Amino acid sequence: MDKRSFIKTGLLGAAGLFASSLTAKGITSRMFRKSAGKRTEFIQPKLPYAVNALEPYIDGQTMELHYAKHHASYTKRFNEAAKALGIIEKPAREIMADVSKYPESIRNNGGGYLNHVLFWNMMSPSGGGNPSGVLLDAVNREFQSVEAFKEKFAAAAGTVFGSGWTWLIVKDGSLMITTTQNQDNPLMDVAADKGFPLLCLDVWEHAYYMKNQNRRPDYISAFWNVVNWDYVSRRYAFWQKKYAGIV
Ligand code: MN3
Repeated sequence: MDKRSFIKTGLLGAAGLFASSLTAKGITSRMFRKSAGKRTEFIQPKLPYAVNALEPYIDGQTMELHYAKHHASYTKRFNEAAKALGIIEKPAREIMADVSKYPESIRNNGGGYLNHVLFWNMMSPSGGGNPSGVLLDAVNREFQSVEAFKEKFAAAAGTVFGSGWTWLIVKDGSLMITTTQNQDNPLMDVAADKGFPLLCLDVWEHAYYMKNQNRRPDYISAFWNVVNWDYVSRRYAFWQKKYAGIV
């Protein structure tokens, strides 16, 4: 297997996290409903905390609408599109990796489905503070300091034009900050920077407008108080264990 296909295979395997080990702590229900060994539907996992649990940093009304309306809608439409195409049994990560082959409805709603599953788990009422351990070492190595990392991530989030996401990913073995438009993510074959997502921030206006109106920087500042570094660290540890020797 050459390097490129090995990396691609690695990314596909990495996204298997969504359905396995990492879900045990953060997500209470399995993402995938199976029937006779075949998935029949992509499941919207329960929020790992109450809708108002992230207050005062992210308000309950926003969380309620974001989860129960926006994310639920992406999930429903992703299921409809995937069923219509006959790809409902494929892992979401494989669909992402081949997203350019499918209609826009898969790119938009599949991305919206997966990105929000990640996002809910990357926040916690007991979050905030700074990364530690090997993740801290990697952040310091790549960005010199946690403060410098946060500044760079916030700057990237602030300059996403219109709707999109900001990401911390592992690309070719190194940490990298990148952004995507709309509901794209770094697992997609169309992404400019492909990699394994460690942390993401939704910068669509629906994520902050009720509380912060047009003040996206206030929302980004508040986000640091709820970042679930434990979850981010476990994602990095998973990546290291599986792929550090490959890329
Ligand atoms: Mn959103």
